[in-house]
Amino acid sequence: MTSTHVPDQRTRHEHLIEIYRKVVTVRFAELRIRGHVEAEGFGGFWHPGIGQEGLQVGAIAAMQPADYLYYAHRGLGYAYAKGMDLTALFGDLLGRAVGSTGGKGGGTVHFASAEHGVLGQGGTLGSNFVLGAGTALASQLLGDGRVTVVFFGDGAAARGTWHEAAIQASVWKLPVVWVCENNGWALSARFEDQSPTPNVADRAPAYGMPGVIVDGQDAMAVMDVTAQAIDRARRGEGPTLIEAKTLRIRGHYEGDRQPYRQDQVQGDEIPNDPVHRLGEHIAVEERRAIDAEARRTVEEAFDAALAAPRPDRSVIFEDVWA
Ligand SMILES: Cc1ncc(C[n+]2csc(CCOP(=O)(O)OP(=O)(O)O)c2C)c(N)n1
Ligand SMILES: [Mg+2]
Repeated sequence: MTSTHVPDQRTRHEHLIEIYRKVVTVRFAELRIRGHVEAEGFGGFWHPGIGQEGLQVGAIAAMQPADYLYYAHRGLGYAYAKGMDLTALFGDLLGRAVGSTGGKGGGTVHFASAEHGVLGQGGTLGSNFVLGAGTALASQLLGDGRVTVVFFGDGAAARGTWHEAAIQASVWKLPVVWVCENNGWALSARFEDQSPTPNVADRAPAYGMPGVIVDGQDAMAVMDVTAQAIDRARRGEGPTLIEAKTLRIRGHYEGDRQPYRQDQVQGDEIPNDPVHRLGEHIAVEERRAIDAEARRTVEEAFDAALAAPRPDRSVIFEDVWA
């Protein structure tokens, strides 16, 4: 794969540095949130995305700022990669007024920013398939040149909403890219036990679209395949289904003791760690400087969110459509 598909004129190494900076920032954010959940508890469920940051940041690196994003529930890497402010993201998680939704949501599925094209998620898995087809249809009708990217897990891929959205998007050649994060688990169900095909991507031909499998721990490879899929969508040639193979490192939610799981990764070891994969290509001194800066950014943003006030009760009926 050449660098012709990267979304602007920076060199491939400059892209790698920028992706590394984001991936490592998300990694520190993951660790900071875990520490907080362990020490203080958490009002809701935190679904860790640790180990999956590379594919989230890599895919989103191929998007243009105006493109639309529907993220999945594993962490905040998607929203951060799309340009949202870390303090706002932590604010939403911690139920603080500085959150992007004013801290009203709480939990992993309640970030949103129209300005950044981050259109949110829902508590009902798979609702974003049809919403994603919807914004892609809007872009097609308006001719605004935007592409919608929808993230989802291997478990969510079994929802009926997937069938509706995927078939319609292909028939109408809507500008949408489907990115499945196959981490091998859907809560306590192993992928092998809930899928009739060895790969989610195997289902793509039935919908008349390409199905592409990529190593989800290789952020640059994910950027490349996503850039190709986005180019295709923007040219009016319709959707692509990308399956990024990854691993669920932690429990379904932080605190899940995983009694159903035998393959548990021990300690903090992350096999095929996306941070290390990228870091190998960066000079040690430069990498250390990026790491230190990322750690500082995360600490400052987390402290700022923690120190912020909780939303006033009076805002509860704001932003409600009725
Ligand atoms: C329609 C629906 N069914 C069930 C749930 C509960 N639930 C939340 S996450 C999850 C597992 C999803 O697995 P997958 O899509 O593979 O994503 P992962 O958690 O592995 O990232 C389940 C069953 C839900 N939120 N919505
Ligand atoms: Mg899964």
